[in-house]
Amino acid sequence: MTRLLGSLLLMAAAGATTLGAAPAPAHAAATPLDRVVPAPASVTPGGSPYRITRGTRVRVDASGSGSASGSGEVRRIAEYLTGVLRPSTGYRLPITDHGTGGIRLRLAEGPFGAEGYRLHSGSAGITLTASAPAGLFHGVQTLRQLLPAAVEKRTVQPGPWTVAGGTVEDRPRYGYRGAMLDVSRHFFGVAQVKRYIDQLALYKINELHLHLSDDQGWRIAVDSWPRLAPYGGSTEVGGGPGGYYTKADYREIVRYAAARYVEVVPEIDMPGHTNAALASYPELNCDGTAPPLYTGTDVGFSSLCVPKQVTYDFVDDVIRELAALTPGRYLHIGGDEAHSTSHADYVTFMNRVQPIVTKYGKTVIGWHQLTGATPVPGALAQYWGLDGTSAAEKAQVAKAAQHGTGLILSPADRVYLDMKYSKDTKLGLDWAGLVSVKRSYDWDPGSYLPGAPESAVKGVEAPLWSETLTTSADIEYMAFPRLAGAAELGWSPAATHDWDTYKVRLAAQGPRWDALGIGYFRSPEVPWQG
Ligand code: TNX
Repeated sequence: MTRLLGSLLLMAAAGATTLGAAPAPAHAAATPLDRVVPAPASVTPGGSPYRITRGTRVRVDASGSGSASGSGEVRRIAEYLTGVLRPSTGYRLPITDHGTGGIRLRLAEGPFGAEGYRLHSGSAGITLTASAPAGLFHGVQTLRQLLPAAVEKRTVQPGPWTVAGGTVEDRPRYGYRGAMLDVSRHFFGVAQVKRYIDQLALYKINELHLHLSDDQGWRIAVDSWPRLAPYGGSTEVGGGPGGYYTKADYREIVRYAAARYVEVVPEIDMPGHTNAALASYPELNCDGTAPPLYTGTDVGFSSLCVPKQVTYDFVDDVIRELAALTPGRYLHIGGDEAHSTSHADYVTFMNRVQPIVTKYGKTVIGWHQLTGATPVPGALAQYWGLDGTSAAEKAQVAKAAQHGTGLILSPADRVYLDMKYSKDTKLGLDWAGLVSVKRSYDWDPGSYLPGAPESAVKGVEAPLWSETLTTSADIEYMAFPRLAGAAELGWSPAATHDWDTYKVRLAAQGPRWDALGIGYFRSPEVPWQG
């Protein structure tokens, strides 16, 4: 209600500029309070704006309901915020627990849930309130978007740094808002993964699924099977040098992600997509012979040897070591495209491996083919079908969902970020069709899969497969702008879903991506400014 009224007021106030056709004048009014991606749950504009100046302080509440550790987190979030604001504003922005006004971050009881927040802006200051640090962190992302795009630059900019007056009250539709990066087909180093994590955090994405193994490369060190990474990770698609994460590297990724309220979901894809492991250890093959390393892009030709006991010793060791590196709840065991495994063997394998994951304290995620075996209680199935997927396959997934298997939705013809935007897109694949920005955004996760109860849907994830991608620039070109749409589908209430208003909010992200050095696809569907 507030939200609808707010939008109407904003539209009336902003008039034609809502269409975003004209470049913003130098002294443009502050960004309208609802020009945020993902769309907040509720926006109530009004009152005087707040201007960040040389004298602004960032206040953290030492008292209130914040526990000692909570207040440490609040200070860390304040440091993150000032880390964004200082280079472009040139202001000192001291962090303090005294005084009044300024930008205040506080933990308090309220209707915020684990990740929601309230942002209030008025002439006296800005107050961000949440009942948990994650909510404050997400509120900081909203605040960034309410400031001029130049705030994202790393050199001093003229400002002024004005935030429109009013209140944003916000909390996510889904707890699982994910992005997947395939580091197997091409390897991406720690710095590249961190760069992507920073980009995910901007849009309140809270899960980073790392596809750590596939036919072309094994990317995580495993002490008990020491050849996996140095040998199995020694190449990639096209024959490049590949690479892998040492355990220290991996812990650093997990730490960096956690500091941005992103949980890392590691995937070891099994029983197919395992050529890199099979090449590293002959005993994992049914015929005892290791195949050569593989640098092509075919799928479905490899399988772990389901009848051999050593297979399960291997899986137990790998999962034990990976679980020990993983503070997060989930461990993804793949299970897709096992075309070289018989159905009976597939069921045997998946049903034997899932309890290994739960034994080490993790929740199973599998690609939706897992529903052809017997998902363990609590398991999540990641649906990657498309409009053309057979009714029988969709029904199998829906039936599992009716029986309690949670769903993560990654429909390939909507949120596979590696699909080409149009026939002219140089990077990417097109097996699921061309996926324009509008097509990627314009669907509803809650009612997407026929027969699956809305309550089974735990969230949305946008996978990025890397057969054709070798650099961060490649990742960003395919991810932006579609990643922002997937983030909105995961965060925003269904009632806010509207392409015509979304595309205007999306257009406002363009200058931010320019400021951040993100080279995005300037889709003709979006009214980019300038
Ligand atoms: C299908 S999606 C795959 C991957 C490919 C991808 C390319 C899925 C679970 N499997 O092996 O990389 O298509 O788009």
